[in-house]
Amino acid sequence: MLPCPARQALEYAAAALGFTAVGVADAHADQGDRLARFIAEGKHADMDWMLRHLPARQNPELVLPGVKRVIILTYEYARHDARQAAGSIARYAQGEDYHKLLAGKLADLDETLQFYGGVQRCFSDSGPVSERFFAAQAGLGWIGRNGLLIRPGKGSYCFLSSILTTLELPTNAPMRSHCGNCHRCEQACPTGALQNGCCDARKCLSYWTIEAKSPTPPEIAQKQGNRLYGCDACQEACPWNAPGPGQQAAIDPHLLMPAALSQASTRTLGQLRDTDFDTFFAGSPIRRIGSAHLRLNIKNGNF
Ligand code: B12
Ligand code: SF4
Ligand code: SF4
Repeated sequence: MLPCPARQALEYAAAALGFTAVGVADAHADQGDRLARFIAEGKHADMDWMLRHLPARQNPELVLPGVKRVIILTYEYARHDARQAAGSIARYAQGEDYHKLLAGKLADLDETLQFYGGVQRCFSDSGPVSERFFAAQAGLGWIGRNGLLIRPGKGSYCFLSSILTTLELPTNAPMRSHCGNCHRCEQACPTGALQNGCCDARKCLSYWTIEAKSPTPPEIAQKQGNRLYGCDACQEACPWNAPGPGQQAAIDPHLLMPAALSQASTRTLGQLRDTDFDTFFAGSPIRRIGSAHLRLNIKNGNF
């Protein structure tokens, strides 16, 4: 097949912006009914926006009329929990807010593709796109039993970004699962939230420490342990995340934890109120949950 200039330009520009892989999938690939079943079974907890997004998730044409492809890009985040004080923070949230960081880079890629006549819509955890489904479809990895995109030799510690485009770029082939007989993530999940490659948000500590609008049920709070914000247990357990030669990609310094956060005790964090909280967490994804939710996490945790 002849090289596609638009795809080549995309790959060059993406690498220059720090993305570590680019894959392209057919926007109309059959997504099956997993998402609809997930919602019908109530596994989305009180994230009502998931129901509102369902038609657009299942039909990308509603997001971008004339869409032909979904481009998925990976961007590495820290591989270690940098907290020196007690209370762990999920790796993805250690530094600056990735939504903002990646939106600027995606706008640059949009411009590159416009040059080739494409119309695009770009997201990173910010829109009605099944990012994991398309990442697997685009051959970037497979969906592991922890529900996450696992990349051979690189594991799962990465953000996914998606670009819907009207350009008919050449697509990649999906990859088969390499989980084999491993079930370590399911065994490591403190609440038993993982079943059949899917995480039930009603049991997930990531949901309860970040997204939930109601107090954590006592049987879940008991399992929170040392977690202050988010949960990485099903990633830490995965052998594909064990340190190895494929995992040396440099981490964007914007995504590393500032010393003040690394060293702040749960007591200090629990005393932050309103403007002090906003100032301390300015630019961090943690700011979104607000001081009251962080205090609740501190109360429920075991530090
Ligand atoms: C809602 C949400 C959550 C919720 C619900 C979790 C869940 N069960 O999905 C909560 C708040 C709990 C959560 C937690 C986390 N999340 Co989250 N989350 C999302 C979000 C916004 C939507 C996911 C969703 O729709 N889930 C419902 C399931 C049913 O749909 P799905 O994930 O799209 O899965 C599809 C595929 O798995 C596919 N599929 C799976 N197997 C098979 C097999 C076949 C044959 C077929 C055809 C299809 C198929 O079918 C599904 C439907 O299309 C995505 C961003 C996005 N827009 O996609 C981020 C996202 C999945 N989250 C992410 C992260 C990092 C996390 C956490 C690790 C954060 C943390 N450390 O605390 C945890 C991990 C929890 C876990 N094990 O899943 C990343 C994952 C990156 C990666 N490497 O995979 C994403 C992609 C955000 C991003 N853009 O980077 N999350
Ligand atoms: S994020 Fe934590 S609670 Fe949620 S599925 Fe993974 S291990 Fe279980
Ligand atoms: S821990 Fe094992 S089963 Fe779970 S995602 Fe990783 S390889 Fe797959």
